[in-house]
Amino acid sequence: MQRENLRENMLLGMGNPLLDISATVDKDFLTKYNMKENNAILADESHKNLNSEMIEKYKAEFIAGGSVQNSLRVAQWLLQKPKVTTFFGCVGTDKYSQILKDKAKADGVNVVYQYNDKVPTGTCAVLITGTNRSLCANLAAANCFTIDHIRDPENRKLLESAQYFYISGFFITVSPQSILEVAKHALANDRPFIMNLSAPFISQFYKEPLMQAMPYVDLLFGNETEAETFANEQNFGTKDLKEIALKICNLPKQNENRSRVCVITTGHNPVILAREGKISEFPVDVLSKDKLVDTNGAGDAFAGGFLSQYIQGQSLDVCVRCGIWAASQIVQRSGCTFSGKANFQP
Ligand code: 26A
Repeated sequence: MQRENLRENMLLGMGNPLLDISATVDKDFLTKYNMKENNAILADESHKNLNSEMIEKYKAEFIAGGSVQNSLRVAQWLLQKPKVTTFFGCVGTDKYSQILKDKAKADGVNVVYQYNDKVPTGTCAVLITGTNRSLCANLAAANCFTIDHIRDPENRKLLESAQYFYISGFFITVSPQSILEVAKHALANDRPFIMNLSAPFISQFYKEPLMQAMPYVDLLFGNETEAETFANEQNFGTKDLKEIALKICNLPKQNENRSRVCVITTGHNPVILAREGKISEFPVDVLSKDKLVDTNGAGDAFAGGFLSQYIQGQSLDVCVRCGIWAASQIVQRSGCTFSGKANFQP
């Protein structure tokens, strides 16, 4: 790998730092809380006892989570050079934020949280059924992120020196204003601005802010259900994932120096890469059932693996292969976790 050109703070990520409360549950428990396999939702009143039930009844484990923070941790694992990535997000001043920070720091992420002393750190209930996961996020402090954080002079320096920007679709529920500010900064400096569709509900219920950000997006990640929902909401008139990916590339775009790239993961089916009117497909090694633990964090790991190569100027093919490699490691463990040295061979 060409590691020479890596430097600190190249990739700036922004998202919701969440502590995952993860357990294997029965399907009735999912139904009880009106949750669906492989979906991700925001908690409402009906979920107020969910976390405590997860802990007491199902002996849940606590794992560092939050989609973007997961991706940056995975990228750091592959990069093997500390602080190439920086993370912005909001947490409370409690034990949970300390756990999250310690984990992300240990993995090499330059963690720059905004702190809110009135609201607790966000959590995400992760309900595992078989190898599927269903997520219910209680954003709490993560939802209190304000644009002041990126306007703070010290943090502004980080923003200005970053060369790549990665923000989840999830963050649209929190601070679309911050997303646009970063997007415009990326455009003005001709630097790649990268987003993720994150979950079907983003395309459905946050359509307007999502489509406000879209013209700035140079690279977009998503999985099959997210892409289908997006296509449906945008009246693309097709359910064909390749056509959808090409249509996403062709949506209006601000920075004409770069054509948009769209990457769609489809579980164990091939990854679809759309660029410049062309589609490439990349097979995934299908793991045997006994090796699969859970798919929590698989999409985040894919994005992290991809980005670790992208910021080194590797070809998109290498980026996708690294994404696939990283995701295959993470699904063999509980949550978005890894150990030892990453031995991806480009
Ligand atoms: C706004 N929402 C719903 C969310 C999330 C989220 N991260 C940010 N915002 N809902 C779930 N996650 C995280 O996704 C990871 C798995 O892909 C969980 O914390 C989990 O670690």
